[in-house]
Amino acid sequence: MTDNSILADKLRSGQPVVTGWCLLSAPMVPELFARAGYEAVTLDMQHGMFDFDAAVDSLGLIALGGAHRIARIPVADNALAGRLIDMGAECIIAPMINSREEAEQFARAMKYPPMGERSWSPRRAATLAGQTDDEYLVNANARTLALAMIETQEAVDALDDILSVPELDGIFVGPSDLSLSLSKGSALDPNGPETARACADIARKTIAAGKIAGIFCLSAEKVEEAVAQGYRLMSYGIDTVFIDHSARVSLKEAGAVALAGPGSKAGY
Ligand code: 3PY
Ligand code: MG
Repeated sequence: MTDNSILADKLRSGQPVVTGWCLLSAPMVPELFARAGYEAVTLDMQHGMFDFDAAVDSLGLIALGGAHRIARIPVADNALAGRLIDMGAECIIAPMINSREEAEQFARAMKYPPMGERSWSPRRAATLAGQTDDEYLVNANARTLALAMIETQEAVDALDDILSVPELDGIFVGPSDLSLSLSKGSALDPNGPETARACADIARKTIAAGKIAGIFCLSAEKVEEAVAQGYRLMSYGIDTVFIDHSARVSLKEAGAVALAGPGSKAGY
Protein backbone atom coordinates (compact mmCIF):
# COMPACT_ATOMS: atom_id res chain seq x y z
CA MET A 1 0.00 0.00 0.00
CA THR A 2 1.26 3.49 -0.87
CA ASP A 3 2.09 5.67 2.13
CA ASN A 4 1.61 9.23 0.90
CA SER A 5 3.88 10.64 3.57
CA ILE A 6 6.81 8.77 1.95
CA LEU A 7 8.38 10.27 -1.17
CA ALA A 8 9.75 6.91 -2.32
CA ASP A 9 6.31 5.31 -2.08
CA LYS A 10 4.68 8.11 -4.07
CA LEU A 11 7.24 7.96 -6.87
CA ARG A 12 7.27 4.16 -7.05
CA SER A 13 3.48 4.09 -7.23
CA GLY A 14 3.65 6.39 -10.25
CA GLN A 15 2.52 9.66 -8.69
CA PRO A 16 4.16 12.70 -10.29
CA VAL A 17 5.93 15.00 -7.82
CA VAL A 18 7.14 18.51 -8.65
CA THR A 19 10.04 19.86 -6.63
CA GLY A 20 11.13 23.46 -6.20
CA TRP A 21 14.85 24.13 -6.57
CA CYS A 22 16.85 26.28 -4.15
CA LEU A 23 20.27 27.83 -4.64
CA LEU A 24 20.10 30.55 -1.98
CA SER A 25 21.29 29.39 1.40
CA ALA A 26 18.84 31.22 3.68
CA PRO A 27 16.80 28.34 5.18
CA MET A 28 13.61 30.41 5.04
CA VAL A 29 13.71 30.21 1.25
CA PRO A 30 13.09 26.45 0.99
CA GLU A 31 10.51 26.82 3.77
CA LEU A 32 8.66 29.39 1.64
CA PHE A 33 8.58 26.91 -1.26
CA ALA A 34 7.13 24.27 1.05
CA ARG A 35 4.52 26.59 2.49
CA ALA A 36 3.59 27.77 -1.01
CA GLY A 37 2.51 24.19 -1.70
CA TYR A 38 5.47 22.54 -3.43
CA GLU A 39 5.27 18.83 -2.71
CA ALA A 40 9.08 18.62 -2.51
CA VAL A 41 11.96 21.06 -2.25
CA THR A 42 15.53 20.46 -3.45
CA LEU A 43 18.63 22.07 -1.97
CA ASP A 44 21.26 22.43 -4.68
CA MET A 45 24.68 21.92 -3.09
CA GLN A 46 26.38 21.50 -6.49
CA HIS A 47 25.64 24.91 -7.96
CA GLY A 48 23.97 26.65 -5.01
CA MET A 49 25.27 28.43 -1.91
CA PHE A 50 24.35 25.98 0.88
CA ASP A 51 26.94 24.98 3.42
CA PHE A 52 26.18 21.99 5.66
CA ASP A 53 24.67 24.00 8.53
CA ALA A 54 22.33 25.90 6.22
CA ALA A 55 21.32 22.63 4.55
CA VAL A 56 20.52 21.00 7.91
CA ASP A 57 18.40 23.99 9.01
CA SER A 58 16.68 23.98 5.62
CA LEU A 59 15.79 20.28 5.83
CA GLY A 60 14.05 20.92 9.17
CA LEU A 61 12.16 23.91 7.82
CA ILE A 62 11.06 22.08 4.68
CA ALA A 63 9.65 19.37 6.95
CA LEU A 64 7.91 22.04 9.04
CA GLY A 65 6.41 23.41 5.81
CA GLY A 66 5.05 19.95 4.97
CA ALA A 67 7.18 19.09 1.91
CA HIS A 68 9.56 16.29 0.95
CA ARG A 69 13.28 16.93 1.37
CA ILE A 70 15.73 16.45 -1.52
CA ALA A 71 19.35 17.57 -1.92
CA ARG A 72 21.77 17.58 -4.83
CA ILE A 73 25.37 16.93 -3.77
CA PRO A 74 28.52 18.19 -5.50
CA VAL A 75 30.16 15.79 -7.99
CA ALA A 76 31.31 12.54 -6.34
CA ASP A 77 30.72 13.81 -2.77
CA ASN A 78 29.28 10.54 -1.47
CA ALA A 79 30.34 11.36 2.09
CA LEU A 80 28.08 14.42 1.98
CA ALA A 81 25.25 12.23 0.65
CA GLY A 82 25.50 10.12 3.82
CA ARG A 83 25.59 13.18 6.09
CA LEU A 84 22.54 14.71 4.39
CA ILE A 85 20.40 11.58 4.68
CA ASP A 86 21.41 11.33 8.35
CA MET A 87 20.06 14.88 8.67
CA GLY A 88 16.75 13.97 7.06
CA ALA A 89 17.08 14.30 3.29
CA GLU A 90 14.73 11.72 1.73
CA CYS A 91 16.36 11.73 -1.68
CA ILE A 92 19.85 12.56 -2.93
CA ILE A 93 20.59 13.54 -6.53
CA ALA A 94 24.20 12.88 -7.57
CA PRO A 95 25.43 14.87 -10.58
CA MET A 96 27.64 13.68 -13.45
CA ILE A 97 27.34 9.92 -12.94
CA ASN A 98 28.96 8.47 -16.04
CA SER A 99 29.59 4.80 -15.29
CA ARG A 100 28.28 1.78 -13.45
CA GLU A 101 31.13 2.08 -10.97
CA GLU A 102 30.28 5.70 -10.10
CA ALA A 103 26.60 4.82 -9.76
CA GLU A 104 27.41 1.87 -7.52
CA GLN A 105 29.72 3.87 -5.23
CA PHE A 106 27.11 6.57 -4.82
CA ALA A 107 24.15 4.24 -4.27
CA ARG A 108 25.99 1.96 -1.85
CA ALA A 109 26.93 4.98 0.29
CA MET A 110 23.17 5.55 0.64
CA LYS A 111 22.16 2.04 1.80
CA TYR A 112 22.72 0.13 5.03
CA PRO A 113 24.22 -3.40 4.91
CA PRO A 114 23.81 -5.79 3.30
CA MET A 115 22.92 -3.55 0.34
CA GLY A 116 25.65 -1.00 0.93
CA GLU A 117 28.00 0.68 3.35
CA ARG A 118 25.96 3.52 4.84
CA SER A 119 27.32 4.20 8.32
CA TRP A 120 24.93 4.25 11.27
CA SER A 121 23.59 7.33 13.06
CA PRO A 122 20.39 8.67 11.51
CA ARG A 123 19.31 10.67 14.55
CA ARG A 124 17.82 13.66 12.77
CA ALA A 125 16.38 11.53 9.97
CA ALA A 126 14.59 9.33 12.52
CA THR A 127 13.36 12.39 14.44
CA LEU A 128 11.92 14.01 11.31
CA ALA A 129 10.29 10.71 10.35
CA GLY A 130 8.79 10.43 13.87
CA GLN A 131 10.53 7.08 14.39
CA THR A 132 12.82 5.39 16.87
CA ASP A 133 16.20 4.31 15.50
CA ASP A 134 14.98 0.71 15.29
CA GLU A 135 11.86 1.69 13.39
CA TYR A 136 13.91 3.86 11.04
CA LEU A 137 16.26 1.00 10.21
CA VAL A 138 13.43 -1.31 9.06
CA ASN A 139 12.59 0.71 5.95
CA ALA A 140 15.56 3.07 5.57
CA ASN A 141 16.99 1.45 2.44
CA ALA A 142 13.65 1.45 0.64
CA ARG A 143 12.72 4.98 1.68
CA THR A 144 15.99 6.81 1.06
CA LEU A 145 16.29 7.45 -2.65
CA ALA A 146 19.56 7.52 -4.60
CA LEU A 147 19.13 9.17 -8.01
CA ALA A 148 22.07 9.35 -10.44
CA MET A 149 22.17 12.30 -12.81
CA ILE A 150 22.37 11.40 -16.48
CA GLU A 151 23.77 14.44 -18.20
CA THR A 152 26.51 13.43 -20.62
CA GLN A 153 26.89 11.35 -23.80
CA GLU A 154 29.06 9.01 -21.74
CA ALA A 155 26.22 8.45 -19.26
CA VAL A 156 23.73 7.87 -22.08
CA ASP A 157 26.09 5.28 -23.57
CA ALA A 158 26.48 3.61 -20.15
CA LEU A 159 22.79 3.88 -19.21
CA ASP A 160 22.02 0.14 -19.27
CA ASP A 161 25.03 -0.51 -17.03
CA ILE A 162 24.08 2.31 -14.67
CA LEU A 163 20.51 1.06 -14.45
CA SER A 164 21.77 -2.44 -13.64
CA VAL A 165 23.04 -1.24 -10.23
CA PRO A 166 20.54 -2.84 -7.81
CA GLU A 167 21.11 -0.27 -5.03
CA LEU A 168 20.31 2.66 -7.34
CA ASP A 169 16.69 3.84 -7.13
CA GLY A 170 16.60 5.88 -10.30
CA ILE A 171 18.02 8.62 -12.45
CA PHE A 172 17.59 12.38 -12.80
CA VAL A 173 18.29 14.06 -16.13
CA GLY A 174 20.22 17.33 -16.35
CA PRO A 175 19.17 18.63 -19.77
CA SER A 176 21.56 21.60 -19.85
CA ASP A 177 24.72 19.58 -19.35
CA LEU A 178 23.26 16.85 -21.55
CA SER A 179 22.74 19.30 -24.42
CA LEU A 180 26.28 20.62 -24.02
CA SER A 181 27.68 17.11 -24.10
CA LEU A 182 25.51 15.86 -27.00
CA SER A 183 26.52 18.87 -29.09
CA LYS A 184 30.19 18.50 -28.13
CA GLY A 185 30.10 21.86 -26.43
CA SER A 186 28.65 23.79 -29.34
CA ALA A 187 25.12 24.43 -28.00
CA LEU A 188 23.39 24.95 -24.68
CA ASP A 189 19.97 23.74 -25.79
CA PRO A 190 18.16 22.01 -22.89
CA ASN A 191 14.77 22.37 -24.60
CA GLY A 192 15.93 21.46 -28.11
CA PRO A 193 14.78 18.45 -30.18
CA GLU A 194 18.00 16.41 -29.82
CA THR A 195 17.89 16.76 -26.03
CA ALA A 196 14.16 15.93 -26.00
CA ARG A 197 14.78 12.74 -28.00
CA ALA A 198 17.54 11.69 -25.59
CA CYS A 199 15.26 12.44 -22.61
CA ALA A 200 12.50 10.26 -24.07
CA ASP A 201 14.95 7.37 -24.56
CA ILE A 202 16.35 7.75 -21.05
CA ALA A 203 12.84 7.63 -19.54
CA ARG A 204 11.89 4.57 -21.58
CA LYS A 205 14.97 2.60 -20.49
CA THR A 206 14.68 3.70 -16.87
CA ILE A 207 11.05 2.66 -16.57
CA ALA A 208 11.80 -0.67 -18.32
CA ALA A 209 14.49 -1.26 -15.67
CA GLY A 210 11.86 -0.70 -12.95
CA LYS A 211 13.47 2.50 -11.65
CA ILE A 212 12.32 6.06 -10.98
CA ALA A 213 12.90 8.69 -13.67
CA GLY A 214 13.36 12.34 -12.73
CA ILE A 215 14.28 15.41 -14.72
CA PHE A 216 15.14 19.09 -14.36
CA CYS A 217 12.52 21.15 -16.24
CA LEU A 218 12.93 24.69 -17.50
CA SER A 219 9.31 25.36 -18.43
CA ALA A 220 5.82 24.22 -17.47
CA GLU A 221 5.48 22.66 -20.96
CA LYS A 222 8.57 20.56 -20.22
CA VAL A 223 6.98 19.31 -16.99
CA GLU A 224 3.96 18.17 -18.98
CA GLU A 225 6.14 16.56 -21.67
CA ALA A 226 8.21 14.81 -19.00
CA VAL A 227 5.16 13.34 -17.28
CA ALA A 228 3.91 12.05 -20.65
CA GLN A 229 7.32 10.42 -21.20
CA GLY A 230 7.08 8.61 -17.85
CA TYR A 231 9.12 10.90 -15.63
CA ARG A 232 7.77 11.13 -12.10
CA LEU A 233 10.06 13.60 -10.28
CA MET A 234 10.19 16.96 -12.06
CA SER A 235 11.95 20.04 -10.79
CA TYR A 236 10.36 23.29 -11.82
CA GLY A 237 10.80 26.69 -10.15
CA ILE A 238 14.16 28.10 -9.02
CA ASP A 239 14.51 30.64 -6.20
CA THR A 240 16.92 32.95 -8.03
CA VAL A 241 14.74 32.91 -11.15
CA PHE A 242 11.67 33.77 -9.08
CA ILE A 243 13.41 36.74 -7.48
CA ASP A 244 14.81 37.99 -10.77
CA HIS A 245 11.43 37.65 -12.49
CA SER A 246 9.44 39.18 -9.64
CA ALA A 247 11.90 42.05 -9.25
CA ARG A 248 11.56 42.93 -12.92
CA VAL A 249 7.77 42.66 -12.88
CA SER A 250 7.50 44.73 -9.70
CA LEU A 251 9.80 47.40 -11.07
CA LYS A 252 7.69 47.62 -14.19
CA GLU A 253 4.49 47.78 -12.16
CA ALA A 254 5.94 50.56 -10.03
CA GLY A 255 6.47 52.65 -13.10
CA ALA A 256 10.24 52.40 -12.80
CA VAL A 257 10.71 53.41 -16.42
CA ALA A 258 9.10 56.78 -15.82
CA LEU A 259 10.73 57.28 -12.44
CA ALA A 260 14.24 56.32 -13.46
CA GLY A 261 14.36 58.21 -16.72
CA PRO A 262 15.95 57.25 -20.03
CA GLY A 263 19.29 55.48 -20.03
CA SER A 264 18.95 54.20 -16.50
CA LYS A 265 19.60 50.54 -15.77
CA ALA A 266 16.07 50.20 -14.48
CA GLY A 267 14.57 51.65 -17.64
CA TYR A 268 14.32 48.46 -19.66
C1 3PY B 1 21.50 20.34 -15.92
O1 3PY B 1 20.53 20.64 -16.63
O2 3PY B 1 22.61 20.04 -16.37
C2 3PY B 1 21.36 20.33 -14.50
O3 3PY B 1 22.24 19.85 -13.81
C3 3PY B 1 20.16 20.95 -13.90
O4 3PY B 1 20.48 21.62 -12.74
MG1 MG C 1 24.03 19.57 -14.72
